[in-house]
Amino acid sequence: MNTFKNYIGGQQQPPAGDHWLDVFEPATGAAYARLADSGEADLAAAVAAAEDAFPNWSALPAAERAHWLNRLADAVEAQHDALVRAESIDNGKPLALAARVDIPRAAANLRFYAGAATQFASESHAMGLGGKGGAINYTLRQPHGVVGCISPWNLPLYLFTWKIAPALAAGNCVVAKPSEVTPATAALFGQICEDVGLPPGVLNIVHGRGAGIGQALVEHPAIGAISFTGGTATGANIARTAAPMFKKLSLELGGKNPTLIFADCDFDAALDGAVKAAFTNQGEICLCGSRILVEDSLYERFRDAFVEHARALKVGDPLESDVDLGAVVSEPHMNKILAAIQTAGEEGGRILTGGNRKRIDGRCIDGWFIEPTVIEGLGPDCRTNQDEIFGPVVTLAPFSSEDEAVACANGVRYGLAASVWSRDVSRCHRIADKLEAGLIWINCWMLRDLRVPMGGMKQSGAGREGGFEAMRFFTEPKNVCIQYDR
Ligand code: TXE
Repeated sequence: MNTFKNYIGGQQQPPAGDHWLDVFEPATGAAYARLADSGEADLAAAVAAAEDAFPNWSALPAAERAHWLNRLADAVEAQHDALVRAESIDNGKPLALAARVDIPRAAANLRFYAGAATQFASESHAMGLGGKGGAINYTLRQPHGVVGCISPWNLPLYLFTWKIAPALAAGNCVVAKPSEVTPATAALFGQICEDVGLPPGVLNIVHGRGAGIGQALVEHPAIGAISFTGGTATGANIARTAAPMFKKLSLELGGKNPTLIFADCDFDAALDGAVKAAFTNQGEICLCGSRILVEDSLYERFRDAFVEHARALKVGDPLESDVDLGAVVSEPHMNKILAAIQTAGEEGGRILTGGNRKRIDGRCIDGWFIEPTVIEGLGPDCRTNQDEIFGPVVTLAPFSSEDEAVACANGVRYGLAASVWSRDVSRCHRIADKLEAGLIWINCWMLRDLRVPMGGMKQSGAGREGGFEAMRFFTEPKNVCIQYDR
């Protein structure tokens, strides 16, 4: 059985208390590894290692920090196949998806922030003082010191690197806690750091339960900033804990994203985009489009084609090359999704396809698979259309006007993402202006430029990641004002 240890002070270390958790393969339902269940002693060691490393790391020229990030990216690329397989086994996602998206994107994150380290600039503002000379304000942007990065299970290495890379680029040392549900690729990344000789203590990875080591990390007084991606309830708990300590917080939380289809869209492109937005990664992406709203004149044609496409998706062993959907991440999560489908039925929803756990013959017979599920006949205010399900479950509903579509799209407590499909350019701009979402895609979905701010409005989070936003988050601005010619 594999053993995933902590990476502290440049070395793989077992948990001080010798407590371990089981790690499961979603496709088989069987435990395949054991994971360090860390406690306060492990956290103390990680924080001490990070504090020791900070003076040298923060004093390095930015180009040298960039060099380390690029070396890590090289190593991720060199171990592409092993990481892809580990991510697929650990998470249940199709191997092909991990190969196409997750692992290349992890390397891209590291490279992007290697570049950002050398391109990050601070501001200068000249002031006139009305004939009494002037003043120059310049802003120093200094790293916080030791920061915490807490990442979720849906895109394990992709989101782990998305957090640690800007933190390190900006000169911080990091204590990172990956999800205990999918720790494999972060554990391999710890080994990569050791192999490339990253200076000890610059990055520390502590594994374990959210309520245990995760909560302790949020409470630790030496950790000045926390970047978190995960569920909205967990984000609220982290905010409650960290706010009285005045920690800097970046929270990227859930979504209940609309896909708006207008009658004048490019039908095939919209259909393909809506199917991908609904079911990629088994619907376990915060940016997935789970509420599909279709202009009434197109509704029946679109619905029938969408259902046909959903039925044609292959659900199966994620390690096989031709599957579209693998397993959902855990048994409790599978049960949560199935309960949400049952609620949809009780609310009067008609299940057009799917709705059940799927049994896959062979090695995956006990795996946690769910059929792609399409539901219609539900109003916008029911639980199915309000709560994040985070699985392969979508609702379809018609709308009769642009105003109705926008009101429905905005009528949830989340505001993370939306996609709009129409050939009318003016309409697209008008709707983008009105939608309450941090990311809006027009005639596309999930097209990401790493320079743009990423994050949500309303209960989808606080703060933004991406580009220089993350560099700004991971630095403390200090203004210096110099007056001359008084
Ligand atoms: O995530 P958690 P869960 C949504 C999705 C899902 C729901 C719950 O709807 O069904 O959230 O998922 C750590 N202090 N998303 O419960 O618990 C935890 O160990 C510090 C959206 O599995 O939020 C893990 O590392 N840390 C999402 C991380 O937080 C704590 C991605 C996320 O886990 C902690 C995943 C605590 N008290 C789920 N409790 C997205 N936005 O992409 C837990 N953690």
